[in-house]
Amino acid sequence: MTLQALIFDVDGTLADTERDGHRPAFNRAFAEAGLDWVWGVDLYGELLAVTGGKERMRHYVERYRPDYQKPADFDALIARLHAAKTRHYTAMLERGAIPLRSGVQRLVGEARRMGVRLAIATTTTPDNVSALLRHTLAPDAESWFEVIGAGDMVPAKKPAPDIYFHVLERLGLTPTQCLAFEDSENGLRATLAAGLATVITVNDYTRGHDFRDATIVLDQLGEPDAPCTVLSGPSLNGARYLGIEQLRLLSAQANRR
Ligand code: XBP
Ligand code: MG
Repeated sequence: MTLQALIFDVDGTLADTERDGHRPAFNRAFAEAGLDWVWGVDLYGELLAVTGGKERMRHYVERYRPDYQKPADFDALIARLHAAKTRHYTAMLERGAIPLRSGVQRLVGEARRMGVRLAIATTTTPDNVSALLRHTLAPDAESWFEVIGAGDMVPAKKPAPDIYFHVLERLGLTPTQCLAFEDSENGLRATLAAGLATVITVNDYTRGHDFRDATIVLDQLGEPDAPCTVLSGPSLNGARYLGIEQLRLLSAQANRR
């Protein structure tokens, strides 16, 4: 089956959003609510094992704050905190605080020119995706992605494959006609469970994750003047960055396995 669509994860893949984006937005929401919850860089790295901001806050209280007395309306508090955090995070994106990772804008443009379809499969909240795309690509960039699968659209978040099944169904494609792009072990477990060949681009939080069974692991998608490095997987035969041609080859190789 020839490559028909690219399915992108968002956080850590399209942009390096977690340490200097989501994390400070959570901390601002906690401070505003008068809570003494402060998520430092290292602690946040541990908390990222749980996908979904609301789920991550619950995990933090359960696992790290046995001292915290949950109020009767704890569910409502979590919802309020998450709404406040999303306001802070989208405001950061609107200020242009978080750029796209190397090679993302180039590859998206190449895919559009060559008729390769685009989709998104992310755990983050839809508002966050919309703000990121509008402020890093173009005001109408959301329309470039035929399907934007995000957040609570599915019952189970990554590492469950639900969001990828949702996107494949809406695209009307089989896994062998697509390539997924992820940055984390949770993301790869979701894509593999959905039967998707997967390109991994690592970041500071995920460099040490288990990426066995990924199609290829790179430091970045790369640019002509900022070549990528293959950390594991097939050689790019001298190519300095991942373009549609390289992706077609990777997809064909993965389908022959
Ligand atoms: C990353 C996540 C999200 C973000 C926070 O999603 O797990 O929960 O950390 O965003 P992905 P929310 O890598 O799948 O893009 O607070 O909106 O969940
Ligand atoms: Mg991610």
